[in-house]
Amino acid sequence: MQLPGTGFIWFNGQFVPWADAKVHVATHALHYGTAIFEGIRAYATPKGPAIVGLKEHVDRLFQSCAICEMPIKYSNAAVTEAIVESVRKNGYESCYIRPLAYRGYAQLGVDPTNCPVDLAIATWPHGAHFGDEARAKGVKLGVSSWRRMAPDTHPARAKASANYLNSALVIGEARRHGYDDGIALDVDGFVSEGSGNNVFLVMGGMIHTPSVGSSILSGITRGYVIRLAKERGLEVREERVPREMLYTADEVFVTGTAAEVTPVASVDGRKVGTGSRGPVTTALQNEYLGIVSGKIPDRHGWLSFVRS
Ligand code: PPE
Repeated sequence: MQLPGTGFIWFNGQFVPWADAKVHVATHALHYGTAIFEGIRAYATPKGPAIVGLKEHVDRLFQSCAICEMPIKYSNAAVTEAIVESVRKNGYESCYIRPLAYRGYAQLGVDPTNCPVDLAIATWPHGAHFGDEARAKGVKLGVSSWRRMAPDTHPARAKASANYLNSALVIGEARRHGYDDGIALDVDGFVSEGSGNNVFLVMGGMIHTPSVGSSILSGITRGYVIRLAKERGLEVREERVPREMLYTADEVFVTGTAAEVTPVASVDGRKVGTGSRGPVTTALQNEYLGIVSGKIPDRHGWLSFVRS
């Protein structure tokens, strides 16, 4: 994601110019990975920018912080308002929004208790994550040699920065091997998730996706897509997914705030289905993108409008 270098960042309760939102190198989170973040999007709609899943994202930020014992000093309502105000103040019609809570500057040593939990909210323009072509043609994925963290190591349900060292290794290896992204297996060898997205398979008209027991981040887009699929009468199974199902699925797609609904063209160099975007993926992608862009009525209340 390309950073703009301009605009304003909400930083511990105040808007500061992009260039001034700096931290000291002795910040606890930089040394020990003690940070939590969110990734949210606002889309341009005929009624102005709309933030997708605002409540769910703010709730997950607080849940992640609770899991990681990082109390945020602002209320849920104050953080929600700060996010809305960030989009408003920067004047973007569509953008990516990145709240970041982290253990700040006070003391170094693993025990974080005496370091403040600081909060910043940055926003920047962001288009199709894997590129415009990938929305139609799909991405190439490879199963990673790096596993997702075991459930008794890192809390995968927390969107914790420390978990993204694993993600960085997964995507780094994948890119080196010529793939767009990697798929990590869980500690038992079942499919877990991509470096920054959840994985879905379509087989015989049924949808399969790894359950929360496979060390996934419980994606908000994942929840939305499961709902859209069920509304279409499709059966959705959240259960363990053996790796080999990736090679026999009719369709595979990934979901995420950044990834939206992106078809998967191949896994480990093996073509998925016909190798082009399948009908179920196309229908769910069109519906998701239609709702977030205000072209299809928001019947689930997913959008929060920034301008009243
Ligand atoms: N798994 C992981 C590991 C993950 O990072 C994300 C989001 C998801 C699943 C999907 O979650 P959701 O966005 O709630 O549907 N990854 C964010 C960061 C990606 C990036 O920085 O690149 C995102 O999509 O914004």
